Amino acid sequence: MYIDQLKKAFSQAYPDSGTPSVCRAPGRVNLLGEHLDYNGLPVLPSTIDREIVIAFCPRKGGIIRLRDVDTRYPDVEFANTPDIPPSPAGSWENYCKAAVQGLNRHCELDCSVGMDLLVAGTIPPAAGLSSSSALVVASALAYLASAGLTLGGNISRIELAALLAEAEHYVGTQGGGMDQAVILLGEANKACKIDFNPLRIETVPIFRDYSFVVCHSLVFADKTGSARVRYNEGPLSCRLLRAMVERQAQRTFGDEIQITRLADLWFGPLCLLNSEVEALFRETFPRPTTTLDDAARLLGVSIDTIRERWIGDLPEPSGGFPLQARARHQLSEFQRVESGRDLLIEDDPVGFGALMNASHTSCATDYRVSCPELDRLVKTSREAGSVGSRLTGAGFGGCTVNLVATTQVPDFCDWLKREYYAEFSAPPTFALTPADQQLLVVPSEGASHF
Ligand code: NG1
Repeated sequence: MYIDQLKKAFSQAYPDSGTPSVCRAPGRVNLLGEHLDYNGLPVLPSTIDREIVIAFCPRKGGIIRLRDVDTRYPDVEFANTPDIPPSPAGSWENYCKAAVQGLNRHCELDCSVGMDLLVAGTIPPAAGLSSSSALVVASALAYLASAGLTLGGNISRIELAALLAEAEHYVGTQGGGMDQAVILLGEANKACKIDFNPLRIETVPIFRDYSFVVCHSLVFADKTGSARVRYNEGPLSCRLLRAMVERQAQRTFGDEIQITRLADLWFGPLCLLNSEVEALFRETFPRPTTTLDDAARLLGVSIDTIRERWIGDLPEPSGGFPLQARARHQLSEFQRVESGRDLLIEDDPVGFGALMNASHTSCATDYRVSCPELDRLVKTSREAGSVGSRLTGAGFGGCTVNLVATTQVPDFCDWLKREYYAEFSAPPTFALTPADQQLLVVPSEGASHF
């Protein structure tokens, strides 16, 4: 019904276009493993039963016309060229442009393909549920089909996920590859343990008698807007962190050692144990904060070189970068992902919930990506009966994910309505319906074209 309506709306929006096809891409919720993917460390998300759908039809002449059924997103038209100029940061069409440019480059397409697109969706935006990557993936599927290419035939899901992770950097965020991978490779009723370099996915069952409930903090965390700078602090400071750890590892194990991604400590030439990584972090970051002078001394390069090679114009916080705590989060969160995968397989929700609680503490105190509202929502959710609650996604607002006995979900939601939602309200521009504030999410099939 929803798809039929979308097709009808497409024909009204583009009366000069042909009969549309449709593709869909689900959102995702990250269960464990926050801010690890851009360091190549494994993560544990699942798809959700909220999605972006696009009705589309190819057109000749390399013009791409983009509309959303929600008129808050303005109609846009752009030319398909080898270097598509990005619109100002925060513009929604940049996600579509990112997909088209990424595929043009990867598949060596000649840019003559155009398309008409009408987008609709059920993923609350700026919530940490990856509406942005779902739009990138759905745009990519539409463009592949418009160019006469098939998923599975011309390009594999794994290959597309890896290329779109890079392609999405076009919008200005330096994210890792978690979202695109789970959106393309997720399965119904399964969580995904994702490893990187090379990208691989293991699907694992979710709990039999417990459900994941996603709750919105009602704080708007727009990662292409104000939250972008704060998000990018993670990947940028981790570049410096990696370089310093590499230098320390060279001192300890020999100059030939290369640590291209932080994950190489475990999976690269050294194959270190967690206790050895911990010791290396202790040697590299003996104090809570690291100034640029400290970093320059260890690395044997100038501050200008540090900026040029790793951190760009990332401002130095007074007292230095909190690299010791950032490193601690990487190590502890990595261990939680590994254990969490086992606990899913063993159907141990209480053990998994304890990991979720520990993950939130680490995100809040070591990685500093929480906010007072998220902390309050997490605390209230535990009082309301969840066995595990944590922020999900980039943080700074957006949603929490909570593990709740399925029979207790209605009581849990009522409790939060009384104890959280009665007090907080969404900004009016946000247009978040009460039904979007608390979602019992069920993993759905990965993205498809039908
Ligand atoms: P959100 O903000 O939930 O879409 C972002 C990044 C992920 C990952 C998480 C933090 C993008 C597209 N997504 O997710 O890669 O780094 O933050 O774990 O940048």
